[in-house]
Amino acid sequence: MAEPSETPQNSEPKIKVALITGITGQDGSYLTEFLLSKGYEVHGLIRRSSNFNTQRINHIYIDPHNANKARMKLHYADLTDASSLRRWIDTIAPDEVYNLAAQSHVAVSFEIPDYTADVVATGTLRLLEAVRSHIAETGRTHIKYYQAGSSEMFGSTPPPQAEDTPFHPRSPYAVAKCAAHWYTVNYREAYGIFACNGILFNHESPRRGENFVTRKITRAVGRIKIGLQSKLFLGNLQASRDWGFAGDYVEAMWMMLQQEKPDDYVVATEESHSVEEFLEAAFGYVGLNWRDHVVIDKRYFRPSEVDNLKGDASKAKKVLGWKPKVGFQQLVKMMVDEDVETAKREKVLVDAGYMDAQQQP
Ligand code: NDP
Ligand code: GDR
Repeated sequence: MAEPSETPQNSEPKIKVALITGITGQDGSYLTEFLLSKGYEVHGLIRRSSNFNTQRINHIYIDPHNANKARMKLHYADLTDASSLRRWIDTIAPDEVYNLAAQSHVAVSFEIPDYTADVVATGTLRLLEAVRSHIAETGRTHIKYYQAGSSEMFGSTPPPQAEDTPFHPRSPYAVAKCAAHWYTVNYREAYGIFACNGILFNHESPRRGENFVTRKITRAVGRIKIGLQSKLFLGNLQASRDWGFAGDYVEAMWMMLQQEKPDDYVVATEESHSVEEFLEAAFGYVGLNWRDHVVIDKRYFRPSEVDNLKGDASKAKKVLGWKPKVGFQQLVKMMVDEDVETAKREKVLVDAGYMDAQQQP
């Protein structure tokens, strides 16, 4: 008979547990897929809405009654509700917390500034506080925290923007993200929490919300190509953004939490394109001229605009070994291809009388 050993040969490595706020969003869905592929158990906090809001993660959802297979679990919570955050941190006891939840639309933040600040800034504080008190009471000091920071924090500071570039936010959303950034730095310095800020530049995908400019354009391209729409109403075409692919960016989030020490990182492609260039690429790809379809509508201009964002991601490249895999043209094609297919499916519904063609996305 073998001697008893302190570390049994057949002991299973402990499964890592991640908690994601904003799991139903664009990034939440890609991050969940990525973490599941790494063997994590993923818990997502979702907020209550009158309609189901889990479209982006339905394809990876397994009914929890199938306990052996369901490695993604969803729980109701809200960043405006401190008690729910504390309860789930304590119950789930995660190894990694990814705070992706936000009222993330810049233009909308001018319409609902108070709510935006509550979710984006104070919501972050509530979550950090839940993590801090959980650690204080359980001694689980290894817990790691990721904060979804934004290039919008740089605002009007000219490019290239790196970690040490001063912030000059230009919207209630961006101001709130600056507060969230500094709350995260403060909890790292004050309590020694392993907390990182990812300062991510714009990242897009076929799962991007339909009222962000890239997806608004590619949805329209699909519908115009298939004959469901003829006009596209847009605001400022001169603004430039550093657009990458969301699937690449969620890997950088995870990489930050695998380092020895917590730190802040810019994540960007280091290439900038104007909205007009995006239009050229998207319409041009399917043989259309955007000038035949785009109409400028003043309602989409913002009270204060961010003109030019272009990141300097040298630190992420050097320290994390991260680099983007999908370039600008490939991203545009990926989004247009997907949205042409979406429009074809819509056309079937329109032709069968189940949908009104005038229904703008
Ligand atoms: P989305 O807008 O697609 O997703 C936001 C998520 O937050 C959704 O799951 C949403 O839930 C959830 N949410 C909103 N309000 C609350 C609330 N009060 N309580 C709990 N959950 C809430 O954003 P992205 O996935 O694009 O972005 C993820 C994060 O990264 C955000 O914090 C965003 O600000 C930030 N960011 C994004 C960048 C980008 O280019 N995509 C760049 C830099 C930063 P629901 O589905 O119910 O609406
Ligand atoms: P942004 O993304 O504000 O950079 O924030 P968005 O796609 O909304 O705007 C990009 C630029 O396009 C101009 N624009 C329009 N924008 C929208 N939404 N709709 C229009 O019709 C339109 N016409 C022109 C805008 O003025 C702007 O200059 C995104 C969000 O994901 C944030 O949460 C994130 O923090 C930043 O990216 C980095």
